[in-house]
Amino acid sequence: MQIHTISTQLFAGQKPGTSGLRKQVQVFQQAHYLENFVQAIFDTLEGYAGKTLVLGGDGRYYNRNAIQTILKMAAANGFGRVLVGHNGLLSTPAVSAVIRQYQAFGGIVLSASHNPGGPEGDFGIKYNISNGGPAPEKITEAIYARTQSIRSYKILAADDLDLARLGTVQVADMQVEVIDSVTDYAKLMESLFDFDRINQMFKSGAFQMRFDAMHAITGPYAKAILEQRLGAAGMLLNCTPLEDFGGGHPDPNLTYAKDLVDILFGADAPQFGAASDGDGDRNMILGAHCFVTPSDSLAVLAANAHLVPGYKDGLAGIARSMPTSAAADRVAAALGIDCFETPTGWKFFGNLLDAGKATLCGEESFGTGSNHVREKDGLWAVLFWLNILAVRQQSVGQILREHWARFGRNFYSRHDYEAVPSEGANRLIDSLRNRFGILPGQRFGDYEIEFADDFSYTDPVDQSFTQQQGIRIGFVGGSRMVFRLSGTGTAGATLRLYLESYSADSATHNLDAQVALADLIKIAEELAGIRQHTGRDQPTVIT
Ligand code: VG1
Ligand code: CO
Repeated sequence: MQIHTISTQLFAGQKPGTSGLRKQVQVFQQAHYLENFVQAIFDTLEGYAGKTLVLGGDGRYYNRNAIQTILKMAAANGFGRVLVGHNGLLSTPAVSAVIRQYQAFGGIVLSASHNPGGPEGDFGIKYNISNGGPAPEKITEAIYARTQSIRSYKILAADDLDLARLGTVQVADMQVEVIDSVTDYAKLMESLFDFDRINQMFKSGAFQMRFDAMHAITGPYAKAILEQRLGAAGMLLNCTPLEDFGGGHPDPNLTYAKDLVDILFGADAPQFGAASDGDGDRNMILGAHCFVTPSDSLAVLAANAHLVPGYKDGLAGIARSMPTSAAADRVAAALGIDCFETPTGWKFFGNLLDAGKATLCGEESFGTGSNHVREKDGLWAVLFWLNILAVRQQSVGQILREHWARFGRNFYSRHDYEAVPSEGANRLIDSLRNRFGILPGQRFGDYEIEFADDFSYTDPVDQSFTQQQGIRIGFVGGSRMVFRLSGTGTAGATLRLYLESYSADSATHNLDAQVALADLIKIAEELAGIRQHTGRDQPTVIT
């Protein structure tokens, strides 16, 4: 088999965002576009000759083509072995688990996560390092720089491989091992959670749940673990991965997982509901007539971790992204452990996890995880909740109310204005930035601005510095709002507004978050001129 060196032209904009390179499928379908980026990844890495690469994706449209191309390029560039998911499928947390288990050099994840799929949808690619986590900024910036100077790429002239057959085949000097997508991940889950106890809960017949895989990658994992191993028979929805996710947005939130939300808020609601996203790293947690914000979920998991076998010896620390509410901080304070505040994106948790400074991590964007892998992990969060429910024998709502009674409630909401014109969104951010000096002291009804700044972060492990990670406006008394532009969208800009206020008073805890935050929402609109800059008078998605 022959290695070809193909000359290529440069593509502008191959800059990884919050989580890898995400573009419309049509962009990826341009000749050499994917190859350029993959070669830029390989050119940036050192010392991988003869080593193992893990490869898999969420099964969205273009996954099948991209996998074959990357296999041939890995062989041409000198990798010794590729572990590839059955039919090219691996969830993001499974890629992370497999990299760690087999001590691979790194991995490539093919996914645009919660973005819609299909020929008209999005595709994405992300490189993960040997700890199993997303490449840190130092590497993603080097990859981007390389895309700007690359002249050619190397690819093996070979037939496509049959990825439907498990086992090992030789491709030139490289081995390709097609592995079962679920086995290693399922074993890891079994080592962390009390499967027998969860199984008992389902067997009792009194416990009902609904898990919605949203026609995405967690389907096969949920079938194997929840249904076959734990006995949640007949409780799973949309478990066949489809290339276009059935036309939906595989984004587990109140808007895009509406079918599930309707079931949990309907008559005869089951006790527990959950959903995961396109690539299986997000989770949404629901109880009967009750929605658990991801920020609260992180706090509840932390406060109850001692009930779960994998975490019973205590937590080293908790880490949350800056826009995530401070609910977890209160638990950390009670446990006497550190709580770290990082920029948005899982890559910022890697060092803290590797250094043993944090055990649990979370983001308000439906991301929760721990040191078991280096990605957020949707099904892991579902199993964690099931384990807590099996031990405490209480409803999700009761657990949440007791949590608030003990720690107080951080009312929280995120308002997304999706696909607004980039120019207006940038103007909005610039205009806030230009007013940092004059905002403190300004009053809006009962609220007085205490500070206004741009969030920056110095990694406590390697001192790497990151700036302009979201505009924070804090009010006297602790309420706050954050404005950020998304780094994962592919059309225009997406403005995210994060709102938070705290109440220790149990009498207020049953309030709807939108009601509790109504004043702040109005102030945000006025302060930032959302209507004027985006042309929108309401958000696309409220969570
Ligand atoms: C969003 C979320 C962020 C998350 C990222 C990747 O980024 O806000 O918390 O880490 O998606 O998640 P942004 O830049 O659009 O706000 V996933 O499940 O898309 O890999
Ligand atoms: Co995802």
